[in-house]
Order: sequence, then C-alpha cells, then structure tokens
Amino acid sequence: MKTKRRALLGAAICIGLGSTIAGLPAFAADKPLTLGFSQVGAESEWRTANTVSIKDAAKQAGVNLKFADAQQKQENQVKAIRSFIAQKVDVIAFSPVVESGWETVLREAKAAKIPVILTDRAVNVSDKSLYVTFIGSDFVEEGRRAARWLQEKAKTLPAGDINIVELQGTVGSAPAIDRKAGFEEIIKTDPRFKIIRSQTGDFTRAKGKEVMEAFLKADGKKINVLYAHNDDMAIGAIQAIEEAGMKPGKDILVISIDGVKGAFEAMMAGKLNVTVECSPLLGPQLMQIAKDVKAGKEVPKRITTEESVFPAEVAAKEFPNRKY
Ligand code: GYE
Repeated sequence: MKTKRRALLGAAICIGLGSTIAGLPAFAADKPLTLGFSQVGAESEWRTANTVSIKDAAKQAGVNLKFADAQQKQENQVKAIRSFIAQKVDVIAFSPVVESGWETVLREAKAAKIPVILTDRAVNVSDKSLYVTFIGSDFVEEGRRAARWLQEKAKTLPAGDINIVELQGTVGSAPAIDRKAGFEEIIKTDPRFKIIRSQTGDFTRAKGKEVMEAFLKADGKKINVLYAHNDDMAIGAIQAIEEAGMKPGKDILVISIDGVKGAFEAMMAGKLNVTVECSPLLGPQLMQIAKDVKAGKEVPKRITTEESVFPAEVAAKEFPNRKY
C-alpha cells in the first residue's frame, strides 16, 4: 500500500517535471501574468482604439489586466501606479499624460522590484533605469512628415506668405512637444511659412473647435493652413471653419495626425487634406514585452512603431483597410 502511494507520488512529480521540460506550463508558470495599466483617458478616437487594443490583446494573451482610466490627470495616474504597487502586480505599464514629474513614483516601483513599461508617450527622467522600455511612435518624425507634406503642397500655392495656425495637443505631453518641434524644424527652412497662432486644444474635438473659432475671429481670411496635432482637434476645427462660412480643405488647408477613421471620412468629403499615421494598436506588442520582461529576457530600450502618411487622394482606396 505504502509503496503504491509512493510510486504514484513519484509519477506525479515526474509529470510535473516532464511538463516543465517539454515547455508545457508547469505549476508555478500556470499563474497568469498580472499587468497594471494606467491609461491617459478617453480624449480621442485614437485613445479609444488604443484602449480596445490593450484590452483585447490582454484577453488573447491570457494576461490578467488591471485597467485604470486617469481622465487626463497626472495625479490619477500616480494614484493608479501606487495602487498597482500595493497590489504587487507583476508588471506596470502606462501611457504618461505629460512628460515630467514621474521620478518619485517610478522610484517606488523600482524599490518594489516591479518593472515599468512605457507605452505610447515618453517620460522625461534622468535615470533611464526607472523603466525597462518605451513602445510607441516617433512623434518628432510625425511632425516632420506633416511639414514635408506642406512643403510639397506649397509649391503649387501662389507666391507670398503662408499663414499657419496650430492646434497643439495636451500641454506638456510628449506628442504635443515633439509634433511641434518636428514640424517647426522643417518649416523654418522656408521664410514663406509663418505660424501666426498656436494654442492647445487638449487633443479633443470640443476644444479644437473652440480654439479654432477664436483663431478665425482674430485672423479669419488671413489663415491659409491649419496644423492640428491630432485628427479629433482637426475635425472639431473643420466644423468651426464651415460655421465661419469657409471651406475646410480648400480655403484653409487642414493637416493632422493619427489616421483614425474619422479623418479618412473627412478626407473623402474633401475637408481634410492629409493625415500622418500614428498607430494606437500597441496591445499585442505590449503583452509580448510584458511576458518577456517577466521571464527575465532582455528587451530593447526603445520600440518604434512603423507608420506612413495618407493624403486625401488615397483616402477612398485606403479606407476599407483601416483598423481604427
Ligand atoms: O495622437 C491623440 C491622443 O499620445 C499618440 O494622444 C497619442 C495621442 C494621439 O489623444 O489623438
């Protein structure tokens, strides 16, 4: 009887070891990875698509996701990160609403030995060991691409100044800072280009419309180009331009960034001239990296998303292929 029981126990241990060796989940590895994710908010079509991508990918990858929406407030993100630390999650990921002010809470995560992954937006910290990697777009390059489109277009415009108004994203956010810098870097090489007004529209349609109304009141017909740091603000501004009795896409050229479906619809209606792609579909990559980090694998410090530019001329052809 005793021997039989011992033999059974031995077999069970063997199966346990065997499954580890064969790469099948062993007892300890069976525990799903818990990922705490602090999202910026729900300010744009881009953000909504990003949230869906992360939630779907977590489900697919068998990751236990703890998702917190910060409603565009840094203090809410700090609170969420502290609560993830208290809950002892395996990995923390977040999309920082602004670049600065993260040192303290990131040091707390490091002290608790919880790795942090940045997605979408970067932080400005001197100690780069406070996060393992940053997955997202090159926002400076996006700004350059927007400007390069305008440079080309300008060749077909009558001589004289080209007056640009700019709708910036959230103040202090990586995409607002970088998209402005990249755009300016290119347009300053030609004295015809003048940025006559630049203000934040906080990446939302409502704010984009409101600020564009103020621009139109002040400068009206002087405005030749609108450069919006995202599609939602451009769509809001397009409404303001129409309400002012002008034709968006014609009287005022409209350039924006993201490449959401709403932008393609505006292009097909002839109201938006170009959108520079910025992909929100970061979920699958994030889950893979979170697993790699948990498994102790080396991951690259920077993972850049591949993207392109879509002028209005290709909108109808590309629209059916768009995933967000
Ligand atoms: O362009 C904008 C969103 O951080 C890249 O945030 C993201 C930006 C995106 O609200 O639409």
